Amino acid sequence: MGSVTLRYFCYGCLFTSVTWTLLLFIYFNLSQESQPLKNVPVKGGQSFKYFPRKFQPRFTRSPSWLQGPNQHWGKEEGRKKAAELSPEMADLKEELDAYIKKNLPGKVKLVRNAKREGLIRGRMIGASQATGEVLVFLDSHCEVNEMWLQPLLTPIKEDRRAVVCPVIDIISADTLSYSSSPIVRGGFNWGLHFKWDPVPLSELNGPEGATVPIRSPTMAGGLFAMDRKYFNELGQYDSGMDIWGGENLEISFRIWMCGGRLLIIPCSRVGHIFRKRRPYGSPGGQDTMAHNSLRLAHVWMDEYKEQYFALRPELRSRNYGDISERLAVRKRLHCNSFKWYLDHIYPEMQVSAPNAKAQHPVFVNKGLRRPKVLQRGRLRNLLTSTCLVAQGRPSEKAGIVVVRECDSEDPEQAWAYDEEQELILAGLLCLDMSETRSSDPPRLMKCHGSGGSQQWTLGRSNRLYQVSVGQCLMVVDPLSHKGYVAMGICNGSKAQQWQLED
Ligand SMILES: [Mn+2]
Repeated sequence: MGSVTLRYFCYGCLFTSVTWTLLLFIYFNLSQESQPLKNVPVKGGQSFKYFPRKFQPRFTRSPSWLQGPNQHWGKEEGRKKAAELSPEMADLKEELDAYIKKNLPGKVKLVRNAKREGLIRGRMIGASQATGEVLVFLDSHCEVNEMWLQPLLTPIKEDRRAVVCPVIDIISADTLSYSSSPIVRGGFNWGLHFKWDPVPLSELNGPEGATVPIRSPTMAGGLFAMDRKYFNELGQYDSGMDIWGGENLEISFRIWMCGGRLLIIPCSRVGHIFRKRRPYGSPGGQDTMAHNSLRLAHVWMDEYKEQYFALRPELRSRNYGDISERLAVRKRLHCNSFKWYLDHIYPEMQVSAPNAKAQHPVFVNKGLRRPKVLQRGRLRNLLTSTCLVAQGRPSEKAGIVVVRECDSEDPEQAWAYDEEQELILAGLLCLDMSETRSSDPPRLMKCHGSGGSQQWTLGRSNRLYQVSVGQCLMVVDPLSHKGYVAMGICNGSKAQQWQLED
């Protein structure tokens, strides 16, 4: 009798072990997908997760499980090779030659580089081959709208030192649908990332209303036009910059500081795919954005480069190559100081002196009194009718936020919006968007009281605009129960609309 009990006991153990093994196996397989995606779409709107794999970018630096098992390069090395020689790029070889010959004979001149130069030297090479009076630069993933060119050329005709950008409309990376953009202008943050800013009313209040060119402190970079000779006089681009990043701020500072003007032309519209991530890397995986930003900081930003180093102290001693040619450009053109640029062109930029905290009366007051709360309630998304909460505990520092079913009784769903424009969850931490890692989702951080990364504007058309990165908070995938949110280009869609309500 005893041996029968023992046998059933052993069967029981075995059965339980197998069940647990199976459950754990399933759990680990599924939970890989539920990790907060660093690669989640940031720009451009909707999520890619419920679109078929074939529409996803095929060569990225995302984790291998995103790539799918059927790729002909599954492994690290294969993928690296694929970035250089992908099937998409095959279209750009003989097929492109044949296409141009057949469809655009005599109109389009194709110039090929012998080696990879990156977009900055690529554009310089293109410009050196051009013969027209005006250069128009457009990213490859653009489609022009009707009557886009005439309004773009007019200001250049009037003033050859006007550099002009069209309004960049949004082409969805998932569906290729076209939607118009609101009128915004270019800015930047001290992480030296470009951002979109609202246009000050003073720029829009002229007799011609919203059709007149708008002065923009910076350009996004991919779409602009300028007089060809002026491009050369102004020093083209910094050929010491590699692959991608920073060149748009460099040319923007240079235009304004050296006697030009940078304008956005509301009557010229060009569609652009805001890709979810850059579909290519850099040789050896170097951070070309940091290299390029360092160069521009050292050439153009005078003492204000300290603002950048305060955010990126590890770059202080990083080598950035020889900048003497660029310093000579600045000298030759008798350019203004960076302080002049901030005072006259971008007075909205907040400058914090590194040692201002002790002396500045505002900061002294802050220690004594908490900013006044203007509004309290749950933060409900109008598309999904779900509420913004902490993914874990609201007290967990650096935790991400997600949307979940609203519960008016739950104190962990209670947000406060105060006069410093901070959003504080459950009276504990502030919603924060890093200036240096703008592709990360927003997180809950200790309130620092100095605006920037924790400054949100709630208002017009229910959008929740982040001042530091110039983007709007949105629900990534309205159909998913995971409830991820991310920052995206403000487009007025319902996924970007929020209400703070009791
Ligand atoms: Mn682009």
